[in-house]
Amino acid sequence: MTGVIRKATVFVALGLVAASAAMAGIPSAANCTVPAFIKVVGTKVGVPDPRGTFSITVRDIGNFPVVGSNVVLNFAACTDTRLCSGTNVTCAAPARVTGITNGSGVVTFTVVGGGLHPGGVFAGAAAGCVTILADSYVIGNATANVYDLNGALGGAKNGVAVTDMPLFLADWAGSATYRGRSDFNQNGAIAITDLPIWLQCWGSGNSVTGCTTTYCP
Ligand SMILES: [Ca+2]
Ligand SMILES: [Ca+2]
Repeated sequence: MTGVIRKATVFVALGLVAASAAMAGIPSAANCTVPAFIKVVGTKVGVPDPRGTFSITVRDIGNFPVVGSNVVLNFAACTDTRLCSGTNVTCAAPARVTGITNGSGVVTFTVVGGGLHPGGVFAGAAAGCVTILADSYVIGNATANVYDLNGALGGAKNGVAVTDMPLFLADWAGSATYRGRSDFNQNGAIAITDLPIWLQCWGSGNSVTGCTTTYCP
């Protein structure tokens, strides 16, 4: 290697180091851990259903955790779903849930909400309606499963009950069109094999009360 080439190589290497230093702390989608599906659940005695609990890890280009990152779950495209208002929920558009990563770059969520399913053929979100951002950088998309399919219609419909089951069956009947809300076994299709997963949620009673505040409009 000649001296000139050696110096050029050193400069390029230094340039890469400087570039990665400048990117340190900036979320890198490739290195973040995000769920492919989010289970939107209800509550029981004011406690969100643990079935819906999940974590996101934010890392930068050097694969280091990003501490104090502002993580947003943007539900604006989940047109068949409404969030339950709460301390980490913003109802104003875009409807979203927010959290801050801890010292390990991890933030944990349980999303409480319900669907608007009136029965029969009901349009709704397909795959990936939830956009996940960290410090305003998109780090992934997730499909929303909605156990309380009609909860956001309010009244006696609030909460996971046997009366939600026919709504799943309607989505199954219309399964030629994929609706993420009813893909409870998270395999990219609506089939009878999704029903046992929904039954587990109903049977547990942990989503029986639905939203205890008010659903976002
Ligand atoms: Ca319901
Ligand atoms: Ca499925």
